[in-house]
Amino acid sequence: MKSISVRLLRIFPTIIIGVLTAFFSGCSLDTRMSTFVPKGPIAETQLDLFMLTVWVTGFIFIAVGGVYTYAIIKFREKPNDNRPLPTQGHGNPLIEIGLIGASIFLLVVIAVPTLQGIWFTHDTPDDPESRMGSWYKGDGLSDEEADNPLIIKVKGYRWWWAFEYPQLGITTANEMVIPAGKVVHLELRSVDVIHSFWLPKIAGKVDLIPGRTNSMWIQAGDNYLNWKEKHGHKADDESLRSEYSSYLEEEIYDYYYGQCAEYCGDSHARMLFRANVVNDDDFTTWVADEKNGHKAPSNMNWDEWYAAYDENPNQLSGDLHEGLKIFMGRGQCASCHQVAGNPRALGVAGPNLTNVGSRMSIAAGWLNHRSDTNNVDLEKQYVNFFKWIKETDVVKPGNLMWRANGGGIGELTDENGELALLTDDEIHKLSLYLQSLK
Ligand code: HEC
Ligand SMILES: [Cu+2]
Repeated sequence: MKSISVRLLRIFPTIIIGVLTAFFSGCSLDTRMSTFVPKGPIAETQLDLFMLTVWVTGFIFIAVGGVYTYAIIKFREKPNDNRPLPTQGHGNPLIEIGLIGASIFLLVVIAVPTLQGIWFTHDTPDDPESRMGSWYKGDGLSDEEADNPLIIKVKGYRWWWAFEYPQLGITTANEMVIPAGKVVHLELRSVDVIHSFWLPKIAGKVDLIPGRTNSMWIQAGDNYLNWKEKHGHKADDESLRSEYSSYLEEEIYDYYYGQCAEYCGDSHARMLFRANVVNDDDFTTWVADEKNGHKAPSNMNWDEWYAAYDENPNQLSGDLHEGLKIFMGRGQCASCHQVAGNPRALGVAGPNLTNVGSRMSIAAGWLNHRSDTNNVDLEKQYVNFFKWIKETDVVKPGNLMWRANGGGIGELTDENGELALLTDDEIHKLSLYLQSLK
């Protein structure tokens, strides 16, 4: 009997190690929201600080645990142990002062870089290469703004994000676009409850608090000077510039995943966002697209379209026109959503839908339609729009589109005031119309 239990005892550690290995093999450090693969100076500083803390606390763990284990083994009772109890002491001043000193020393080792990190992440640096004037190629930028970095006002809503670019006069939702290698200054505010902005590979986390503006800065990838310094390059020649460009291309241009990191209600877990990090030219093109907004279907200008719509909507036929008619009328979508260009779609209770057809996700990142080649998967996109409009309450429980105070598409009524939800055919046309917004 005894030998079996002894044998079991011996293989026990092997079993534990086997189970743990199997368990942790599911973990990877390189996931899309990993803080272990930093893609910018802030995330790097935060990772360094984290690792320093891990080493210091690891050292304490091993030192204290080692002494403890030693004492347990050395002084445990043995069979027929006749040793007397050791002398009972009341502390040893040298050891106590030594331990206090060591603790203070270790705290200082952690505190100094922590404070440095706090200052570093708090103050937006004035980086000449990041000034709007030196890289933004579009027009509409005032001279004053040319000296500033790109500013984005991030607003948290239950359960989505608005990103306003005040210098450029555009607003988008849930998918922010930023240029690689440039400092971007963020101003964070909340419209309702506390949210928290967290873009793990680039920076985190700063709270969005009602009645207060917090700020932070982010930068996806190093700027040229830092990159050069890191790689020990001194001379400045053309080949170095192109090496820097390929660094940005290979390591930095990407679609980054973010998440609200402060519990904010029913659909908090589904309050995601994306940061699309692109090159300067793509950024400029994107801004121009956002500014231009959209024309009415069949390339009609809006005056013509509304003249026809007001006079007799039946003259406007075809799926896209039908979709837009529902968007403006029966679906009440325009009362909560804005679409640049369309002079009557001015709602602000929901995300701005300008170019929503080019975004690779909707419902604050919860419904994805990004293809493997970083494009919109049109089939999936259609399914997602359809699903979202048909059952937003299922996709995101409690969301304010389905049933906002006194409205929302869960309470659409017909002429007689009877509940009349959108039909599948109406949703189909709306989905097609939304897909055309690109
Ligand atoms: C009562 C205001 C309201 C009405 C009416 C409304 N929406 Fe929304 N809509 C919202 C809100 C709020 C969200 C954000 C929901 C979330 O993600 O939590 C949203 C999200 C969306 C999104 C996803 C956008 C994104 O970037 O994630 C689409 C698409 C959309 N609505 C389309 C429509 C259509 C089509 C209609 C008309 C049938 C409509 N909405 C009517 C408030 C409204
Ligand atoms: Cu939130």
